[in-house]
Amino acid sequence: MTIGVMILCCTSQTFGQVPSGYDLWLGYGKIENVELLRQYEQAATSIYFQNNSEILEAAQKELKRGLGSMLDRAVDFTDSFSTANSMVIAKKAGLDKAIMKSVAADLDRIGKEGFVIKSVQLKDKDILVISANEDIGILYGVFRLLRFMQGHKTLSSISLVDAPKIAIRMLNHWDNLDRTVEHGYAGFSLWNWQKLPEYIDRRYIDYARANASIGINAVSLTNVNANALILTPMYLEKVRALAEAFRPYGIKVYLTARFSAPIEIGGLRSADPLNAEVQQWWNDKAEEIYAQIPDFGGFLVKANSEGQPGPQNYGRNHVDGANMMARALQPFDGKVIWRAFVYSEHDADDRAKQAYSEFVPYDGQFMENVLVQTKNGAIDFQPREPFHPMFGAMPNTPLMMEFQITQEYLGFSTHLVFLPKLFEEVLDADTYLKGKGSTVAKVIDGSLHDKKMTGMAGVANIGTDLNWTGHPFAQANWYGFGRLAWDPYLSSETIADEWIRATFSNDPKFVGPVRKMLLTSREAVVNYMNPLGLHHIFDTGHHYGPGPWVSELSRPEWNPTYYHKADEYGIGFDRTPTGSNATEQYAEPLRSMLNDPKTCPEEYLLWFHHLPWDYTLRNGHTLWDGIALKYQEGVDQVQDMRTTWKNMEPYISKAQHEEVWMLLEIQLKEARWWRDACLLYFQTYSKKELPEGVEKPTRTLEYFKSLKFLFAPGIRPRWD
Ligand code: BDP
Repeated sequence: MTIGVMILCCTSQTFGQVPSGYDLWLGYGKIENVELLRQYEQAATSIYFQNNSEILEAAQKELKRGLGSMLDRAVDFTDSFSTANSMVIAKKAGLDKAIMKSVAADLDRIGKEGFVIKSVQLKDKDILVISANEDIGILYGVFRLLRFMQGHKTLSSISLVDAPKIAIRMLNHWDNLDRTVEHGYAGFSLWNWQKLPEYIDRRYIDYARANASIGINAVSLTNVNANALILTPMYLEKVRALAEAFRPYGIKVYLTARFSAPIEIGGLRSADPLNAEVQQWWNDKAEEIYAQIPDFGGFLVKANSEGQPGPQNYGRNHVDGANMMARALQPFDGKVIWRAFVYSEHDADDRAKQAYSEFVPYDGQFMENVLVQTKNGAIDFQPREPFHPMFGAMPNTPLMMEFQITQEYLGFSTHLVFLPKLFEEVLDADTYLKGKGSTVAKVIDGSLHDKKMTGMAGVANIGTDLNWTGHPFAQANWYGFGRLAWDPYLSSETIADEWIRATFSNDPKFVGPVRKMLLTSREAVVNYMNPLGLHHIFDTGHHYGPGPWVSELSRPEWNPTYYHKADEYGIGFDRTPTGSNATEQYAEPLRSMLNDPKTCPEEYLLWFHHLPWDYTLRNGHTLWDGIALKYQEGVDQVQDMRTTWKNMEPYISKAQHEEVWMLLEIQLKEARWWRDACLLYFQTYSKKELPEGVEKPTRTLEYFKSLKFLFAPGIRPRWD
């Protein structure tokens, strides 16, 4: 029996109050409200469920579990339709004619994965119908109905017609074969390679259920810093077992492909993409994989980035490399997801410009089954970055969004930060590529350039921790990512609301304040780590805590001093035409707006400008005072989060409450650490007093500099 299952069955007896959080947002709490219960009971009197596939079987099991738990009774199904049914769940092909009439128009516009949930009148009786064109639509519809009920909504005249706006909705696991997780803060990798393929951990199924419940339909199992061994027969057999476990939940498996695999596991002398033997090796490998996993998704590739091998090792380019793999996968409808996260220490140009410079000239040259996966910003998953300029510059290439759900730069799994707020900000940003309103969301969902092959990936924050994500609130980031990959126009507020109700409580006295806390948490972390456009001032390697003073690393762009450029005159990175001119990568009128510090949004001020310490901000403060006050504001916001949480005690279990309370204590301590360390350091340049309202540091700069974290989680220890 696995850890997960043991915990589930023993929670109440052995561990008493341990808040496992294992159920995620699928806890299906019992409905207490009498009126709602009556309504839901009525709908569940006689359920016709057309079940003739493994996906439908999964859907039926979920409905049985969810309804059973909310109604607190066993729920059964009938497999023959009659007008006495209160609920009808069937694909288009299996619908009664009279019902069909009411939903036909909806079914026509929801494609393969969409669903219709509707209250339909039949012979003076209301019947709740879930229908779809394909099995997967039924599964998504069942999950949606259950969530609807978890939100305690009324079923009368329900009408939900929905379909995903993005085709590939994917988690990227940065999991190594030894089960460590690069920048993972929730334990070890879920994939137990040693016990696979025979042993199917119950966790794999619950993981797949959770993903399907939010519409995630693709997972890449392995680290982008790839190990070629995953492509050997021994591992492929294990991958196949995982693919089989995920298939009933509509999830396709992808693998990271190390570019030099033909050498490392193929015995070839080269991995040159123009070499016929190398090409043949990949063709054969694709054939071998598809023989085992017929619905294999494809390869995710990090090439010529941070020391990973790639086509440039042979004087070739990204198009040569990506298209070689794309040709191998094409006969099987496989995809190549080629990452654009590239920068080089040999390129003297601003790191923020390099991916654009390298990729934009290739626009339109990639094969049809290649997507170029681009991080949301041009540097690296910072608490706040302007959107990546590539989104506004490659109309002829499917660009896939890469967000990071794991909190590498956002306080690991000890800080409560609601990331959908960050994701929403990026998706809503206007590229102006085709004039006003050309948002990143429209690039990603294909509507701006009329593309069908679209994708969004999130670097997973999941591990073997009982609650999957370390911080119980980090579950909201997994949830929110999935919801935005399904619909990039959803508001973070809606997502927060759904998640709180499904996970904790529907009590308005809980939902309101906690929702507010979630929605401000992202700005809080920006304020206490990287206010006013500061970025990448993390301690190096592990990225735990502040390290703005680090300047001695061999690669210039790995040093925080490269990014903040503080000196006696001022602070910030000049990316205007007088500096690196990174702003030229953005379209007008955005470019001009960013170029002028007076019109540049202040949240990006020091990202684009190097300004004097006594520069006047819009609120009248000098830049130095403004920075200091922002750091203080961040700390104050965490204090407020603690106050909010304190008041939530009556609404959840003591154990749940305590767990988050203790984590908020760490967050407060670390927010102060960030504030004091950064201000003391920047003060050595500004030579100015801290303004009124900013608490005085109780430690010295030397103390903060002396802190070393050899064993920070998420990274292999460094002894040097
Ligand atoms: C950086 C991480 C590094 C990843 C890299 C990537 O520090 O571990 O390998 O991104 O995305 O943020 O490839």
